[in-house]
Amino acid sequence: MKFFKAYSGLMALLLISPWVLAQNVSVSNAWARASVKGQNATGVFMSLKAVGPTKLVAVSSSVAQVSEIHQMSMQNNVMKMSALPNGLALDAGSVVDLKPGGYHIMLMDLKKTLEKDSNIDLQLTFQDATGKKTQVDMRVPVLLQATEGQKGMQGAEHQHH
Ligand SMILES: [Cu+2]
Repeated sequence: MKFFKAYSGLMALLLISPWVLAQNVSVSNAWARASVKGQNATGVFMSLKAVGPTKLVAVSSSVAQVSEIHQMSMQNNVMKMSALPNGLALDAGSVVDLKPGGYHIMLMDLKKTLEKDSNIDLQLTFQDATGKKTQVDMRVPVLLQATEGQKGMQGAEHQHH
């Protein structure tokens, strides 16, 4: 399958260079959690580093009807998740981790099961301080859980398969 090979090559490239550079945001260690048959929603996680003040304002993927930027918070001693209506603000120079239990991208009304070791498309829309929007198209690997490198950010080099 030529199509698949092309994607494999692209994935290898993405994995070798840990940061995917958008206009002024770097994205690294992105992964989507595999889903099981019948599961309606899953999460996507990554690290974001902005050069200047930026907001992640929208997300989408062809595998989900609805994609939202979520936060987890304690409400009456229960962890609840909710959409961030104004997006996720990124301060210049600091890394914001989207990770299980924290900020995450929620893919809802999944159109298919996300199989481990496959990958999905993901579009991120960032808005800078002047209001200018930039869209980043990514391929994100589907995993059962974060790899060690992705948990700790100690380099993505050992993600090779
Ligand atoms: Cu969520």
